[in-house]
Amino acid sequence: MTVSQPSAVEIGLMSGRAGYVLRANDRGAFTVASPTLYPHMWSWDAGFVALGIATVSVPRALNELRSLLSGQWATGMIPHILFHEPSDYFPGPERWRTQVAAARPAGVLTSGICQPPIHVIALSRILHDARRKGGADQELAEEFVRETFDSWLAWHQYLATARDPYSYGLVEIHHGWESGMDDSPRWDSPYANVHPQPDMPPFVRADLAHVADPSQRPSDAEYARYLWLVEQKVRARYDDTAYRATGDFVVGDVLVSALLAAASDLLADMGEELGIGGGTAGGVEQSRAIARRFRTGVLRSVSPQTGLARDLDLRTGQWLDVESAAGFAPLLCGGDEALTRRQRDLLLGPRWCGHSRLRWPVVPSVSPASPAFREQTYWRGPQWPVLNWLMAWALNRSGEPEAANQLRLAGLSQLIDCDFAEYYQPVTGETLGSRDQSWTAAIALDFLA
Ligand code: 9WN
Repeated sequence: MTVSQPSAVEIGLMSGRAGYVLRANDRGAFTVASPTLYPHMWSWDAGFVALGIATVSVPRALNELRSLLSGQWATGMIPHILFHEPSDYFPGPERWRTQVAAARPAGVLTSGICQPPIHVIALSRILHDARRKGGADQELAEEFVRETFDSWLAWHQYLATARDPYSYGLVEIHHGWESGMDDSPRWDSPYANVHPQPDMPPFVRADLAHVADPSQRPSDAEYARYLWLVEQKVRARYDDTAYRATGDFVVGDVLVSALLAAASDLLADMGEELGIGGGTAGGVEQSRAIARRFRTGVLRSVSPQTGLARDLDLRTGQWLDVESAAGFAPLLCGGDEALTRRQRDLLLGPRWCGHSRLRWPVVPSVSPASPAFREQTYWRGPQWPVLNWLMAWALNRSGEPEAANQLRLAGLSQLIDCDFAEYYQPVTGETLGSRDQSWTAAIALDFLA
């Protein structure tokens, strides 16, 4: 399917409405992930949100990242949620009970797990655009990189050490939420070994009140497992070594690893350009080493049969062969040109974006040709605009601007109704989950810039 360029009127309407959504979700120093379903700051959402806001205001975008860093733990971990204000979101701070953790930050309540390290990718893009604009924006962005370089490095080092203690080159996650793709079929096999115990405190879900149809969200049985893992993290006092010894879910995540590799290279690039991170601590070299280790780990995970990267269940030692969009991790971190070309063709071909049943030729979370594909269940098939943005970004970076533009135009066509939904039914094009989702509006702005 060929998709045409949106008209000038459509572009004007879309950028106006996307800007409006981000302003409406702005709470001053941070942006809520969505108005009702997610009334807090989420870690990887904040990265996407920052790059969208940067198209309108570089200072406000940098503040978004600064605000996120206010939640950084002493270990370097950037938590997946910052609870700046009270709300009815579940699980809230009383369930996370991070007061048991010595490393928690002062002054802001947070969750106790993390999310994919997209932030430096966003920052590098913001810096690049600010330099194009020049003047005060450029000065502010460069100053911000100098000011925060060590914090980003600490975040990456946390993932590279506490979450890869044996140097496999794959970042270990302790909860499906850490992947950002909560109920993806990637995690079905490891979750089968997660067994909530009767002494888990009871809970009532709040999420279902905010969606039209519960089948768009994870099931109750899945939620019980999610909450049990939270309980296991609390009981381990959020100490990664203690959790590793006792926790049910320990998996090497290829998408997180690829993002870490890409982000570490970009951090090293920024450090070199600005003459920082070269001192005694050798931040630039440390970043390069992290990039190399995780790129190697991702490339090693690729299945010769499917050409897709695979997560590794570190409890059972099994590779997880699932046709999810995370399989395109090597496209994000590069390192093997033949594989990049193979993945480009696969991504645009009939098992993925070119599948004949798709309403828009946009990356689905799971291949429609896979038996695991579900049309309207969360990360089991629907299209998430941020994933499409990531793939377009990766194609551009691998020297494939035409393929990247194809995804960009298809992504814009999908968003033309300006609902900025959380995710989309891939066959009908229907909007699913939350409306006015901040990161969806943000990537529309970036695609239009
Ligand atoms: C749990 C905020 C977040 C995204 C995740 C998405 C969803 C939360 C939830 O919403 O997860 O973290 O309650 O379902 O899966 O990727 O960051 O938009």
